[in-house]
Amino acid sequence: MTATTASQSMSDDALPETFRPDVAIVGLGYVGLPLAMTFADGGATVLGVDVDPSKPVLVRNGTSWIKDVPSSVVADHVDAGRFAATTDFAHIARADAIIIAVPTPLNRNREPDLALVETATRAITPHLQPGQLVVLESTTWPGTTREILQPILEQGAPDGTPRVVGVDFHLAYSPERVDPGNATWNTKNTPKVVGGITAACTAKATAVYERAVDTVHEVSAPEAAELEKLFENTFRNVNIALVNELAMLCDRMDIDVWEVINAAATKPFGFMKFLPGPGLGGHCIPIDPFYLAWKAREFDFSTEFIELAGKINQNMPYHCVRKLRKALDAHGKSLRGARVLMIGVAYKKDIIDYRESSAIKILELLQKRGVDVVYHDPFVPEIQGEHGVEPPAAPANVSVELTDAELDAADAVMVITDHTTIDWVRVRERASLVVDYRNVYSGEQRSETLWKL
Ligand code: SAJ
Repeated sequence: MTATTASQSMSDDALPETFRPDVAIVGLGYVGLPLAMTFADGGATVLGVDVDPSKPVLVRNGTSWIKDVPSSVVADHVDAGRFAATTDFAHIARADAIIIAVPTPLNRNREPDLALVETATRAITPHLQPGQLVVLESTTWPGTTREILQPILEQGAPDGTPRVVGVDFHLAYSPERVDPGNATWNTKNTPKVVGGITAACTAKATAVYERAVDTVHEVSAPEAAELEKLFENTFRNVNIALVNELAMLCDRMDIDVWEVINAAATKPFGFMKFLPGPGLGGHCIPIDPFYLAWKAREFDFSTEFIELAGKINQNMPYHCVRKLRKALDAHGKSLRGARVLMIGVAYKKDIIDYRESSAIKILELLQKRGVDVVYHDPFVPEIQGEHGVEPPAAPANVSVELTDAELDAADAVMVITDHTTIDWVRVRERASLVVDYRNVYSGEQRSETLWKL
């Protein structure tokens, strides 16, 4: 029986009366859908709730929209009656637990934007039932669960009856740790940190997550769980900034930074390898530390490391352009009027996501300097104006084919994203000058025709 027949009679938002979910997951994105499947794999019945009306239809048709989740998994759970989706928040009343996994971006002033979290919480509160658990998974500043969600949920009963957290309902925070495309670590086997407003909240959240994940690590309060997630990603951000600064120093000293880092990485203890690159992309690493910096200011505390790392990482696109200028200059060519082919705009290899990708900034800088730049990225056919991305001017807004003609015509080829699907040997053979910002040519020394970050 296909997914369609299993629920053919349901309208977009109706659910069978018999459908009694253990867990409702609000937000079916790169966190929510894998989480829903992980709970369903564990035998739980799951209701997905999303404001996007296409999601319930895709679910009913047994179709996944997240690369890490096969459609067959969605279809199997729908057919088995373990998964359904809706846009109608009233249905969350049927669930024992409600997990919120919606985006928490920065606004135009690079300040935390919790609008989607607040909207979801306000949509939940009129349907909250006695004894239900609410968990926030979205990355946010320490105090969000207590200061933002708790009041909305305590004061949201339709008849105005005040609710008491830990008594009438439970509330906890558990940071998402989804790494899209990671073949080793997934929602099930990545330890889950949980912190409740009260001990009873923590215990309730632990009992729910133990149905899906292998390991639950309890902390004493949501603030500890909120902060540990920001610390995880700030640690990464600061260390990437450190190697980016090292790359700029090595450029000045004419030392191969990749050789230095690989040598340092031979130390079997007390060292962790990070790599320089064109800058920090994605919706986590460049964003999360600024949630922490913003909250720290409330305590008259300046997070120096975060600010410094931000400056260094934001400088990398400019450093990449300077490196290209030096390479062209060594061939008697100037930036202005040069034909440049950029390979890769996604923020890291083998993914389609280009949010906060430095490649977009580099394209903008090159066009401003009169460079005739185009890009090729098999994962990004077009750079569209979404998630706050300002697309570059044509022709640099759509991916060109990686033809011999394109490679021959380029005065320089920039390696910006090290997609494993690219034939890098062919690129190296055909291009007259390669500037490698990702060390895809790790086995080759720098030369007149191969420049490195
Ligand atoms: N980057 C470097 N040098 C490095 C590592 C990364 O320049 O040594 C750049 C990447 O090119 C990319 C950006 O940093 O532009 C972010 O890369 P990332 O590998 O951190 O990947 P993300 O953004 O997908 O981060 C996610 C995060 N997961 C969660 O927040 C749950 C992060 O905590 C993980 O550590 C990371 O995946 C991971 O390890 O893959």
